[in-house]
Amino acid sequence: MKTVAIVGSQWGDEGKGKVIDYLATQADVVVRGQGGNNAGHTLVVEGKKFALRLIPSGVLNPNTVNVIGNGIVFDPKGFLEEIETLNENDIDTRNIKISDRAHVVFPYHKELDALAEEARGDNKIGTTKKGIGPCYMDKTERSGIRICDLMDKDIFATKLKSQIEAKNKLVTNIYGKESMFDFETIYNEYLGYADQIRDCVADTSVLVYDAVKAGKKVLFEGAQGTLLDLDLGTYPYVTSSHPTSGGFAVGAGVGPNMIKDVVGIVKAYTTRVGEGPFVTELDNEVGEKIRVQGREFGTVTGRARRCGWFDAVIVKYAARVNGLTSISFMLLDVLSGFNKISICTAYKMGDKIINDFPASLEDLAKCEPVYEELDGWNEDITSIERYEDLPENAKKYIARIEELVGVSVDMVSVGPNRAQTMIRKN
Ligand code: 2SA
Ligand code: MG
Repeated sequence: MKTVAIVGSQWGDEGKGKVIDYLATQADVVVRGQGGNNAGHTLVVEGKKFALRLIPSGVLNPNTVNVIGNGIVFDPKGFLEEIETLNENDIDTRNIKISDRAHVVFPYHKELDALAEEARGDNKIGTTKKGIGPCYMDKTERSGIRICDLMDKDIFATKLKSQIEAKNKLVTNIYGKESMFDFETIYNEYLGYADQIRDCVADTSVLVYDAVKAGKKVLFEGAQGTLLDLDLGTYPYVTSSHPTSGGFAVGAGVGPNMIKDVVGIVKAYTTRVGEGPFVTELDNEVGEKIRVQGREFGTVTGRARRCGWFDAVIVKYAARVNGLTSISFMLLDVLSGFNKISICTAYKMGDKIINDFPASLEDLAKCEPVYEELDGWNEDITSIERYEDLPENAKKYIARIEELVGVSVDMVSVGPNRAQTMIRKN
């Protein structure tokens, strides 16, 4: 491993955590460049579980530097809560660096996230209500408050005052509410946070650049997935950042050629949480079987994930827009016990065959999957250690996917434990 990016290649929840945990233990630097605490990732140490949202996954390794890059929307309250939990468990958190260019999430962002969702009614996006969208809106509107502003109490006061005024107008004029944000309260709360994070603040672009130049192992840790990308995902049912490899470069403050390998994390079937069209969705007993065998229920809400067959149109698209150099194929064990397994090789819209993932959701909603059926396997594969020992039909399934997507599957996972991992190439 030199510099590697880990990208979710479907709608998130592909099992990135397992690959990231493994690589994070060897990494000199782990950097996150997009999203905020809308990501969720559980680390297990000595039987104890830690839920990380904002903090990069290398935090358990005392020798790894963990970078929260300029592309992140940073919620100091959430961050300090994570720090507290880790410290209570004797985990050293001094190895975290926060970019002075990252944008800060404020209480008004969370409130506006909730109000906007409510106003959308039946068209709601199903956001995590962490204020992610509204914070990125301020950033693109060029009125956002960054970490470097927060570090200077006078600059911070001026910028916050103007934001509070604007947001109070917004809730009154658009949502018909009383002014709800108080400058003094938020200012004092955030000055407190500023003091607590001051030692972590740095120009992280320099740090990442120097690490790559020095030949260190740098892991670009992705959250969410390609189809949740603001530009490339199923807009508007997307998040407001770029969970694709290009986004990691911008969000870490380095050029794209600093990322050598781009590993796509791909689930052996497809799932989606939230709203929006899903071509291979199985709203029947097959989908239910995948859901139960794959334990496809949200970790936080327990909400059942929508399940369907593998969609090669999506993964081929992810390969293109991320420049995937290899695939880690996750949750193959979930497909044991099906007589027949289908792969969606293209879409059919009316009498037109579509090979490239379409932009229009209205078109996508009209698409029917074109399936190719393969024979399944019945063996329990969870304790198989060598790729060669997988059932023939499982290997045929993978080979066909490699052919359709045009990227090699270098790693196959057949269970949550580290031992349940087959490496085909390095
Ligand atoms: P938001 O809150 O503005 O980002 O929500 C917009 C949409 O993006 C979806 N979203 C997600 N969907 C799946 N997984 C997410 N996070 C993962 C988790 C972390 C991961 O397990 O929590 O896989 O890295 C995530 N975050 C946002 C959300 O449902 C909305 O549809
Ligand atoms: Mg998840």
